[in-house]
Amino acid sequence: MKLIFKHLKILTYVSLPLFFAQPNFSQKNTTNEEIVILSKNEEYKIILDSSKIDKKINQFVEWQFKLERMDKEKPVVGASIKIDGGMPSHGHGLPSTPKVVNLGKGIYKITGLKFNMPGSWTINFLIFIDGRLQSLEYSFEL
Ligand SMILES: [Cu+2]
Repeated sequence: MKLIFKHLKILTYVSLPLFFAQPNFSQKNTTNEEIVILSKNEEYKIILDSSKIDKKINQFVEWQFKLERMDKEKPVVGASIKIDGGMPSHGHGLPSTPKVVNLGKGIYKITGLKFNMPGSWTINFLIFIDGRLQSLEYSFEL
């Protein structure tokens, strides 16, 4: 009898935090989406995690992405990357000059990125690796 009572007590303590944590878990599952972009020669790919690409308008945002070689599915560690882009339909570029920070293990972070109006945006990933330029393009609606 004593044992059963003890177990019940533990259950109520444990179930309470789980109950509060649950909405967060389900929210994460629905918003997490992988976006894969291929280079024109299909040698490289960029993997964007939708939860790590902030698209808020009129403020500086950060994006995180992973760079991989297509053939070996291997992360590309030492790439020199520049970010370009804009709104082709409006004929203007990005309103800021983003920088790319190498986080290691093929993961890179874009800082200083800004979108100053709604519409169709394009982000160009210019990747210098093994003496060649690889261009990857990602377009989206804001
Ligand atoms: Cu515009």
